[in-house]
Amino acid sequence: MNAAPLALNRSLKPLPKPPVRIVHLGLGAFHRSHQAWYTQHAPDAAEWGIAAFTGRRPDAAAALSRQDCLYTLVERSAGGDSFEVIGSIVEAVDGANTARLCELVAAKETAVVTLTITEAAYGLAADGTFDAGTPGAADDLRALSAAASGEAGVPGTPLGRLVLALARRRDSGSGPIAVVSCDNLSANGEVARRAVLGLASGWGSGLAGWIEANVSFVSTSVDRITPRTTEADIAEVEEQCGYSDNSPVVAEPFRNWVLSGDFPAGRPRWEEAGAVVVGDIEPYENRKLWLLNGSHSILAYAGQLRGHATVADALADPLCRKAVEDFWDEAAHHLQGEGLDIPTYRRALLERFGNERIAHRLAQIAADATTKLRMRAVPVMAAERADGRSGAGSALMLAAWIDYVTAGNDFQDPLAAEIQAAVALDGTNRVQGLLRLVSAALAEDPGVVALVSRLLGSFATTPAATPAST
Ligand code: CS2
Repeated sequence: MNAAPLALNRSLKPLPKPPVRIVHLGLGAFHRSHQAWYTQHAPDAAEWGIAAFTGRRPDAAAALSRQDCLYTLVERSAGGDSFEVIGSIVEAVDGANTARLCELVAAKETAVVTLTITEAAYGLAADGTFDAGTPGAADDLRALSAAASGEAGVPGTPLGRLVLALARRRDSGSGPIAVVSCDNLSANGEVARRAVLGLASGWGSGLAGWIEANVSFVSTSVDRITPRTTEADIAEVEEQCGYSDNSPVVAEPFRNWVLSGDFPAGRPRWEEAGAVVVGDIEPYENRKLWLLNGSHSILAYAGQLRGHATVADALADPLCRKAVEDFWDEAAHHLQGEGLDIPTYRRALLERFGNERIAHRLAQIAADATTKLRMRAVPVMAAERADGRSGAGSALMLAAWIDYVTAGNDFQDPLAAEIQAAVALDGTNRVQGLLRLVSAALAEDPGVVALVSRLLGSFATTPAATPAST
């Protein structure tokens, strides 16, 4: 088929572009299915354009720029697909282009910086504090110190680059701004604040003080299952929409965004597109991180050990499903807030995970385990043990991960070298060594080490008939 390019809409008129007032770090599929969707659907969308900088995939900026930053959002329900062209991103930039980042963050019109840089990019130590000793942070502290004294110094991590840009905003006198973390971390606003202030200490000359007084760190809980786009998705968009789009994004119909914090320079009216603004975000955050993301991690490790490839396949396996439901029972002890309605939330999750048309790869979810398990297993287990129960549901998530890395499966993790070193140990030392990378306190609890050790091998058998992956 000779499809027209997406840079022109179907009536072949260029779409009007809103001015840049939001800078985003971490241009990936999730940002495009979530914050970009909410921004497009806010009633004041015409005033709020997004300039998005790439993180792990610099080529994403060039691909999107080639089609005028427009792309198709494919909303994939169990019953079929619907298509929408998203135009809220107006500029897509290689994350290494710090000159453009500084220019945009320093501009008076820019009011919000949103982040989807992955959990691992906040440089958290196992106790949740900012770790200035990681190679990325140490290099950035040096680069920022050089930049502060007028020498060549360009930070390499997204937050290091943000600190450089905030220094330019301070110098330009453009005033307060909001930084909004949209990564799956508890108290993500506070975590972002600590990481930014930690890096800003490299700058000296009061930058950290200016940030404390002028930058509001907003916490959010974000939710929309967005699997990686495949070649088949690209072909489907061309066939169904009649234009060629090399960067479509596929997501489930469900979406949720809860925000808490100040926006001193304004923001789009996202709440009119369905976002919820609350005073206390913690109960919502825990519900999502534990019930959705926690069970995702169980399915990622247990499911792959059992030979499954997608969330829907793994959930259809009774052994994996039971592990999920047991963990949910356990987590629910600590989700007592008003209005959380855990039974309804659980039912909705079963339906969302069971959507076989969304091929959400377990291998994608398995990445960055050490950071993710700290948010997904550790708090529930610690709360269970504090209440005098064993924490067996969370222990099973940890045991499945230990089995997964011990079995020699490929994985990506900021602590990959430390994981390999611990895997080389024997028996209890191995369990304790791996647990230590997730929580020093749990690794020092002999009851936890014994319980996790006992649960190893729980997913060792392959089910008789593995459902075909979609
Ligand atoms: C997943 C999340 O990859 C993962 O770790 O658990 O990306 C999950 O799909 C999203 O948080 C859903 O909102």
